[in-house]
Amino acid sequence: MSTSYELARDKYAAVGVDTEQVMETLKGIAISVHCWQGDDVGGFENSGEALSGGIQATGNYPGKARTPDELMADMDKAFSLIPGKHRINLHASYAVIDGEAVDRDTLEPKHFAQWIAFAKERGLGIDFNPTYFSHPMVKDNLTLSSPDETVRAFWIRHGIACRRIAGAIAKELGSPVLNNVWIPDGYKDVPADRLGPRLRLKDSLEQIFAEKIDGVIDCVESKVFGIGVESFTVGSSEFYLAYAASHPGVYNLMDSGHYHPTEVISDKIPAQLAFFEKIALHVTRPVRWDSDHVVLLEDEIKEIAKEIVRNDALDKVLIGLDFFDASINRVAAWVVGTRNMQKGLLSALLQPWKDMRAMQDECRFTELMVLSEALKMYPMGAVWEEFCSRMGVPADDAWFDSVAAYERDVLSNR
Ligand code: RNT
Ligand code: ZN
Repeated sequence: MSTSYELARDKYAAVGVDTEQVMETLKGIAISVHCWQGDDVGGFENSGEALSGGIQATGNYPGKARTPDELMADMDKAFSLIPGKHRINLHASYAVIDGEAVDRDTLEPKHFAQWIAFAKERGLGIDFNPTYFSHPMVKDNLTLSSPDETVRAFWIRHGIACRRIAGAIAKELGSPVLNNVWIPDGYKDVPADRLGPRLRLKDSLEQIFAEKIDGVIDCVESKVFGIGVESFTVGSSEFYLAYAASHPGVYNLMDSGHYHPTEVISDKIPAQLAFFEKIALHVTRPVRWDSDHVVLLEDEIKEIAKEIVRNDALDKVLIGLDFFDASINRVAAWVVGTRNMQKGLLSALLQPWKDMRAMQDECRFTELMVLSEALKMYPMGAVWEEFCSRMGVPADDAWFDSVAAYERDVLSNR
């Protein structure tokens, strides 16, 4: 135990925060780490299809993973530098199909056997996503809302196949799998009909969710716009929020990059906790648009963490990450983004919320402001370093050398 930690522990104890308990809680928070940061959302289909769906991974940093083995090795490297046990978030396009003639609508659990083995060996959970982009059956930027019944039926079959895969993974791991539906559907220019596409999407979802599958946490992810679909998004926030509210067992997933630029998801968390048993998140950093930059320790990350922690919602809010920066070392991107999410949670855990809530309820707003501002200068860094050391991972100023060595020895040979 370092002296700086002991000083921090005493300082926090004086305001009623038990740093030992805080570290114990932080240790138990599993973050769903997205596989797609490792290869710029490429997947393993080798279909030659470019990334589509209005999302973009920009940059050309050397060393991206090209095979399941490379991606898994890179994730291992990242996990070795992130404190705690986490989850891996997969997309259907990361199926390991080994040259078999299988399309997205005929995928089966066996195509994820390698991932299941990977997760099992390491004691990690898995989350899953059907992939409704980067595929020739995405016609005119439409999938589940397409007026072309052949297109719509193909993607409904994909949705059903993915829920079955998620269920099979849950069974194998003995732990629930979040299955998240995000579609890129929308129009570049002003549509003539905004309701028709939504009614078709609603019907598609009814078909996809019809089967009851144990162990699957169904989620729907809304968006405001994407590149090439600037004028209209079928799966908007109101659409999916209303869908989830009217369909028990289907939950709303909020991606922090999917709202208007001045809109934040932190305030939406408590609003929805009043109604939903579960909420899912894609934590990302939008820069001017849904740019999916690596998560930094910024105010909104801390606000999101506060809403989860002080509302006792650590079991209700499922935290996933969603960024893909191709301009920097991809292993470092995972390490920085995941550790920052954890630091946000740590900063929220290190605040005496019971007392602060009492100050609010008793209209002691001056005291609340003074305490909140004082806490910003408290020695959180010493607690973080102690946490990293107890979890057997390097501190912030000590992990990058090993990523640089990995880049030199492994990534640069690809
Ligand atoms: C796109 C959505 C979606 C994807 C991933 C790859 O804007 O955020 O979640 O980023 O599924
Ligand atoms: Zn997302």
